[in-house]
Amino acid sequence: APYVLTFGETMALMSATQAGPLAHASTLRLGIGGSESNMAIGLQRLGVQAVWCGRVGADSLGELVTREIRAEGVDVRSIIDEAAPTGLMVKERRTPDLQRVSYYRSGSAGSRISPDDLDRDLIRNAALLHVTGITPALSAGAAAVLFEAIATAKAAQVPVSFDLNYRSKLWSQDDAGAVYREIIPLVDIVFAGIDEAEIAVGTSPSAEELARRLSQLGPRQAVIKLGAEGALALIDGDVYRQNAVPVAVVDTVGAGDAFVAGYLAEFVNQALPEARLKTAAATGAFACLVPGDWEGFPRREELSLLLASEPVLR
Ligand code: KDG
Repeated sequence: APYVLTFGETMALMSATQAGPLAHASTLRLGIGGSESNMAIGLQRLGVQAVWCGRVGADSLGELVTREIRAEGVDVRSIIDEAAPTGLMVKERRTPDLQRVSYYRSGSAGSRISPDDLDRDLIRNAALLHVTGITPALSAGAAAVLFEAIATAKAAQVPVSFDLNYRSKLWSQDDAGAVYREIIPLVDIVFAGIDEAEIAVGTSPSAEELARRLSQLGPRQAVIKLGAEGALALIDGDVYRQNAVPVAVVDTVGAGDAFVAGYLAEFVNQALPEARLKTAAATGAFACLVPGDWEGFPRREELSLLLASEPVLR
C-alpha cells in the first residue's frame, strides 16, 4: 500500500495548563510534539499510511514518543539512542493569549540522527518523502541525513515535499536562508509562511511574488501558508487562493503541520489543487481548536464538521 515517509525529531512536550509564570505552575500536561510526526499523524487520520523515523533516548520520554505516534497508526521506526536523552519542549502560557515555547533539546537523541538510521529502500518505495527545515538546524549530521534522504528519493523519482518551518531558537535567518536555498531546488513541493519565504527568497509585499520566487528555484508546487488569511499556491504555473476556515483559536502551534498533512493527503490521493488546499485549510483550522500540537487533527469523516459550519437554519 502507498505510504508517505517522514523523519525528524519528536520531543516530549510539557505544557502549562493555566496562564501565569512557569515558575509558579505546579502542574504541567505531558504530551509529545514534533513537526514531522505531527504531520504523519495528520495523514494517518485522513486515511493515508505514514511512516515516521527518528531517534529517541533510552528513557521513559522516548517510550512516550514512540507509543503515542504508534497509537495513531503511524508506522514508527524509532531508533533508540543509548547515549543521549529524548528532547523536551515546554510551553508556558504567560498570559491567556501569549504562549512561549522553550526547548531542552541540544545534544538530544533526536538531533543525533545519522545516515545509517534511514532505510534506503523505505525511501525508494515511498509515495512521497516529507522533510522540514527543523532537521538541518539540529546538527550537521542531521543536515547530512536530510540531503542524503532527498537524493535517494530523487534518484528513485519519489516526490519530495519540504516545509521551511523556521525556528529562531535553533539558528539565524542567514544560516537558515542559505540552507533553504540549497534544499528548495531539490524538492517538488515547498511550503512556507510569509516570513519563512522571505528568509529564503527576500522580502516582498506579495504572497504571489514569494510563491513565484520559490517556484523559480525549482518546485512545481509552492504553497504559502497565510494563517488566518488562508493560503496561496502556485501550482504548475497557476495561482490558487484558499480562504481560512474561521475558528475561535485556542493554540496555533501545530496548525502548519496539520495544513501540510491535509494538502499532502490529497496530493497522494491525486486530488486537484483546489481539493488539496480546501482540505489543508480545514485540517489547519481543526488544529487551532485544541491546546495540543496534534490532538485536534481531524479524521476524514470529521472534515465536514468545519467545512459545513455555516449557520444552520431551523
Ligand atoms: O510544528 C509544531 C512544532 O513546533 C512542534 O510540534 C515541535 O517540531 C517541533 C519544533 O521543533 O518546534
